Amino acid sequence: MTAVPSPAAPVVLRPLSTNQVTGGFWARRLEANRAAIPLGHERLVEAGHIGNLRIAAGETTGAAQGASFRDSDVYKWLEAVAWEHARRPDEALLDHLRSLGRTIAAAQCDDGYLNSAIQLRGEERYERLWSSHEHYCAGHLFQAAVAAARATGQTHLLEVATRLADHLADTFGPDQRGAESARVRRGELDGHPVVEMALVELYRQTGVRRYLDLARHFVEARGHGRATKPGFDPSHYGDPAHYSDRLPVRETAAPEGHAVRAVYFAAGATDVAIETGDAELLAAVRRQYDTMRRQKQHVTGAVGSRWDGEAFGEAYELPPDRAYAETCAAIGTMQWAWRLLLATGESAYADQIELLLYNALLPAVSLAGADYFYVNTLHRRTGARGDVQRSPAHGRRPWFNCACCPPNVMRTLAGLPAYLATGTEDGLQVHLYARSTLTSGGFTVDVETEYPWDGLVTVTVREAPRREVELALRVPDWAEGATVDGKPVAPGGYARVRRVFQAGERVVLRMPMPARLLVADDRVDAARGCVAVARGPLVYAIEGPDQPSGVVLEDLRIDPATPPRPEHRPDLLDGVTVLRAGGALATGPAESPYRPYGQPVPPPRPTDLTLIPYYAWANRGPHAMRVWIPTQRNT
Ligand code: FUB
Ligand code: ZN
Repeated sequence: MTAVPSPAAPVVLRPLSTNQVTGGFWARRLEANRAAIPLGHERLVEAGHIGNLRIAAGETTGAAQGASFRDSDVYKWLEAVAWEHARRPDEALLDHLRSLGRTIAAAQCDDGYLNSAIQLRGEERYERLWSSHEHYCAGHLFQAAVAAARATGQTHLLEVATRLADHLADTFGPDQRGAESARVRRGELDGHPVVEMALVELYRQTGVRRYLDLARHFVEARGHGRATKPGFDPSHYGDPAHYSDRLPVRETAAPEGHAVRAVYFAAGATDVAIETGDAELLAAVRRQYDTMRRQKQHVTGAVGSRWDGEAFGEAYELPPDRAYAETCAAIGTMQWAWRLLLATGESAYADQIELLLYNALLPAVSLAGADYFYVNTLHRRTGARGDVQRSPAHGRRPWFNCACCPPNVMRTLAGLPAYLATGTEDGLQVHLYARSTLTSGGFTVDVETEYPWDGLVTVTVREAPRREVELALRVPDWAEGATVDGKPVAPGGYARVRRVFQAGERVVLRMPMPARLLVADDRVDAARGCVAVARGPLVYAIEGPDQPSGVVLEDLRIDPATPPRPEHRPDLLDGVTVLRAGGALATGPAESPYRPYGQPVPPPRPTDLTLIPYYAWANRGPHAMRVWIPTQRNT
């Protein structure tokens, strides 16, 4: 389980290692992910990622392949292996942990340094830390090692991790700041954060305080241009914002620059705030999150608006067709929201996790589980041609030259049960609804539900302490009209049932799930005149194959006055609830994309539209798709 605050940390909620998905929607998705994990290994071998480490370990010979952040993809994959073993133990998974663990240990230098590509190329260490990802790779190793220790009790990877962390603390630690070493001054901070949250996790796992101190130092030192490429570079590489390095974290109003870097960094700063009890830092990252949510988030929860620099845009710069919405950025935002949820206990962060999970992470992986989007567009035009490898116009792919996203999906889905519920001394808080068994202390409940298709959730107590405890059920912000045991409960909070529970007792949450039409703020220019459709936790989309034959997707208009009707289709896309909506087909070829304002358009022909959950698009080949759908209009 990822992000487990230390016992002394002043958090409101505590993660649980015992959550289990027992069936339904998420069981299928998690099994597909499990089946993809061995394929991940094959792809890491084929692309040379594992080869780099094996060469550095002296197990084989050859030259380093690819960028110097490739080790991180192996570590993310190992983290997936560890969480998957925790979900359902398997000797084959343990074998991977053991044998790759041996390779990684052998690749490590005597003084603890580890980066296979830098070692094999004989590059000077930390000479180009703005781009080399040496700390980033270390961070992913720490996360994998902590996962392996928590999931299997094995500590061989943790030993490699602590040797590397000690080396980092000796070289970059706060006590080294005055060191007159040119290398330390120039290469003080990694261009790509992640080591911050990983060091905090390593501290939590080992109790070694200097890892937390180093994380805090990395968090506080950023924002003064020290992570930025030195010298003049007119591209985003010369821009401190790209590295979250323009302003100190306490003065940053909203995440900016490279989206993955920004959200990983904010998640790390949140961890530091949690472990050091720094209320001011916590308030700063909460402000950032809030501004991001209000101004920089796509309707799916995804973040990242620019291909150039894989970056956040300005406030309200959220183009559906050019959305970058990198899969890793969705995962990093989930990690950040999770930490804020633990710190505050506020349901808004769990709402965010749910939004991101269903609509920003899940769309990135095929239903079969082994193909991925790197970029998650919200609009694929008819006949779109994929240019660069990561273009979503190609459809999902098994792997990428820059392969950060696939193993990130694998580790997040393998670790997903942790996100379902948390515990406190006197109760259990259910954040995500899935068929599951959840245990906090001596309080165990079984959750039965057809979520996300149906809003009925039945919680049956299996075992309860002989004292008053509280069962808190999240009522999502969209769940108007929800009831618990027949009594109305307000959306956007937790319904709290407190009593001495008896085994066999039930608590029933009902959440009506009518389709909802959403409009964007007018400042989101590219979505003006359109609606997005949501139902329950899911954002919907129209995709070519579901529309009347011969219809060109761009010609479809939705009638906002006719409420879309749900229809469950067990036969379609692994079983989905589709929405049937009324609408019209714009007719007549346009002579020009522009016409005088007020000039009537040819009368549209009525037609029906079918919407599918956005996460399920592109599973029948790459077709035209859009989330934001133009509404019927006459001018
Ligand atoms: O730099 C490592 C990873 O590659 C980033 O997180 C992604 O955005 C991609 O650039
Ligand atoms: Zn990625």
